[in-house]
Amino acid sequence: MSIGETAEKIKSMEIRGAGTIARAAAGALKHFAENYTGSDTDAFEKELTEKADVLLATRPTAITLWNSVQAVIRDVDKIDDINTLKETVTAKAAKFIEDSHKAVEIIGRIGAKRIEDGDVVLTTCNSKVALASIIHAFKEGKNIEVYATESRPWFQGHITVRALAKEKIPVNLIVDSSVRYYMKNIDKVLVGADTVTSNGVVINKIGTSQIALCAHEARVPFFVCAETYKFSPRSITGELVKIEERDLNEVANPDDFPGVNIRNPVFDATPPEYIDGIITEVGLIPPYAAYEIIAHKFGFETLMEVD
Ligand code: RUB
Repeated sequence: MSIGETAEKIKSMEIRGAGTIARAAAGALKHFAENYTGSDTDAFEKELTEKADVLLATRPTAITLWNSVQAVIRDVDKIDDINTLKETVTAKAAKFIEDSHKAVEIIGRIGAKRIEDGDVVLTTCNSKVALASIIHAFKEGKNIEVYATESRPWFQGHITVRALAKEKIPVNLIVDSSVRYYMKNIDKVLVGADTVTSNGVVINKIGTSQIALCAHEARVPFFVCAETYKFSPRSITGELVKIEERDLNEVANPDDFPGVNIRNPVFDATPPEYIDGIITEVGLIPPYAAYEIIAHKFGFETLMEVD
C-alpha cells in the first residue's frame, strides 16, 4: 500500500492498534522503495524522509510508529548506490514486519503461561498481543472466561469480543464504567500498550489506568503485553508522551450540548506501581526494567543521537 493510502487509513482508524500501525508504516516505506524509479540517492533519501514524516504525522501517541520508521530509515544516508539503497530499505522494512509478527507469537506463548486453568481474565480495547496470550492459553486447553470492556468512543472492545467468540472462548462484553463492579470476579488483567517509557509508565487506551487502579485495590495481577518496539527511546531524552485528543464528534454531537466542552483524549498513563509485569518477546520484566530494555535494544550510541 502507498504512503498516502496508509497514512489516510491510520488517521481514519481503519488501520489501528500500535503494532498494526507500526507494521503498516514499515510496509508503506517498503512499497515506496520497491517502486522508486529515480537514480539519484540524495533525491531518494530526501523523498524517503518526507514520506516518513507523512506517516509520523498521522497519530502522535504510539512510539511504535516512530520506532518502525526509524528501524527502516536509520543509516540510509551512509549508502551511495541507488540499488543498494532501495534493497536495504526494502530488507529493513521486511525484517521489522517479520520480527514484529514473531514478537506477537512469542508474547502469546509467554503470556499464556500466566493464565491458569479456571482464570477469569479482563482486557480492554483491542490488543493483538493481549489477545494472542488469551487465545494461546485457551488453545492449551485451559478453561478460561474473559471480560472485555467496550472502550468508548470507538468500541474497539467489539472487535475483541468477536475475535474471542470466534475462538469459542466464553466472553462478556461490559461497559467501561463497570470494571470496579466486576473486579471481584477477575483473576488476571491483560492489556496492550502503545508506548512504554523509560521509567516504566505504560500508555494505553483511555481507561487502562482506571482498570489498573481497580486491579491494584482488589490485589488482582495486572499484566501488560508489549513488544520491545513499544518501548520509547525518546522518553530517555525526557520527552513526554503526547496523548492524542481526537475529534469531539466521536463522543457526542456538540449541537446537542450548547455551551458544553466535549473532551476526547484517547490514551492514558498507568504508573509502574500498578503493573505486576510487562510481557515482552524477550521475557516477562518488571516495569522498572524498561530502561534496560530500551538501552539494550537501541544501544547507547543510537540513544545519544535521539533528539
Ligand atoms: C489501540 C490500543 C491498544 C494498543 C495495543 O488504540 O490502545 O491497546 O495499541 O494494541 P487505537 P496491539 O484503537 O486507538 O489505535 O497489541 O494490537 O499493538
